Amino acid sequence: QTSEAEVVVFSVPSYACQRRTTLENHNAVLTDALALLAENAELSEEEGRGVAFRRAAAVLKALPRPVTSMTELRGLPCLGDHSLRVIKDILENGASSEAESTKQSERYKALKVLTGIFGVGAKTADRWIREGILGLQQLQESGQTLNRAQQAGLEHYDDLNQPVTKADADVISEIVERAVVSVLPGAQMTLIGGFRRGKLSGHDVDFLITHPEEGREVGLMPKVVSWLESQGFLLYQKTTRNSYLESKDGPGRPSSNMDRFERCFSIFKLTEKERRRTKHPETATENGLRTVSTPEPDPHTGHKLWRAVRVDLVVSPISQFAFALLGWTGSKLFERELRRWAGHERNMSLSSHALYDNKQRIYLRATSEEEIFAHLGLEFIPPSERNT
Ligand code: DCP
Ligand code: MG
Repeated sequence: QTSEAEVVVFSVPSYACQRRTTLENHNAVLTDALALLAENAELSEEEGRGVAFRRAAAVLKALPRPVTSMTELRGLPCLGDHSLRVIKDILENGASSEAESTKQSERYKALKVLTGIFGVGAKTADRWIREGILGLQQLQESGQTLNRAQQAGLEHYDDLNQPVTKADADVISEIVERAVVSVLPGAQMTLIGGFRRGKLSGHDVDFLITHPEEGREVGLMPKVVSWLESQGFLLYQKTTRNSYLESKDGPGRPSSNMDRFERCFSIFKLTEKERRRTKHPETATENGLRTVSTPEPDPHTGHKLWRAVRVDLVVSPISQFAFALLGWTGSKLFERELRRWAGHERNMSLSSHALYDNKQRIYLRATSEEEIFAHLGLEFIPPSERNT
């Protein structure tokens, strides 16, 4: 038994954006259980509970080694009674009975299956479940009206529920790069989201596109989308304008409407041909360097020669680029914590477009992520350490 004086107390700042959280997680058993309960809360539209579990999990992810006893948790922030009960259960019994029973529950399983359809959120899934629809077969037999996104989501269900590898993200990067420079030479594209944080797999691939000359990015998205469509890369796309611009273009300020499309949710068709076309990076082996190539699929076995991949494109004017980059790199909790820090600790409003100082009543400019952290009075945390 460790005596009280010997207990090493972990010290963790309370906002996730004040911490360095790499992909190395020493407490995965604990954080997996908390993440499952967070997900269940989010799917049940209990956002507050979801955030509480996410924050608790994030604190455990930031610890330098596995937690072995409850006493080690003393003084740590963000660990509420409920999360502590879950942790205690796992430390004492090897598993969380609440997480296990949630995972087995018909409602959770149905919510997972239904929200696994692209275009289906918690609200829709809940409505369907109340109508007795618990699975894909039942959904198809129900005659429910599905929107275009949901139809595509159902059609490509298996592919879209298969993690996207970094290798496939790289292949798609090359394709998007080709599209962007073809339609507007000088335009620039950056990989954002989880892959920018160094993750080796993800649920989609996210890109931010801009042009170094302010205003040249206007009208870029429809052109990029047309190029991709003409090359047969898109199975689905929906391009939307941004609410930020809509609010600026009030009644008195007619916008260049059609051109202000900023976001595209798409489903890519990634072919074996494209996968092989892209040079694979050389991988180190014991013997030195070796080039790895994708194996040729056998055309006679009948399996399809492409997969569907969710791809999100965002276009930003260069003046907002640093804010968009920071806002779209994630993780989602890291973003939420940045905004909470800005509001509660600095009386500022942070978005993916700008940083506003409510006290001075001015927008604070920035051309890099580093400058935004500095404005916020935070130590710079690189993308690979935003894996909260
Ligand atoms: N984002 C956000 N709030 C949202 C949606 C997105 O802050 N409602 C930001 C943070 C995310 C980034 O955009 O990191 C990309 O969103 P994803 O859902 O693609 O998240 P990730 O890329 O981090 O994870 P995954 O690997 O599942 O794609
Ligand atoms: Mg992503």
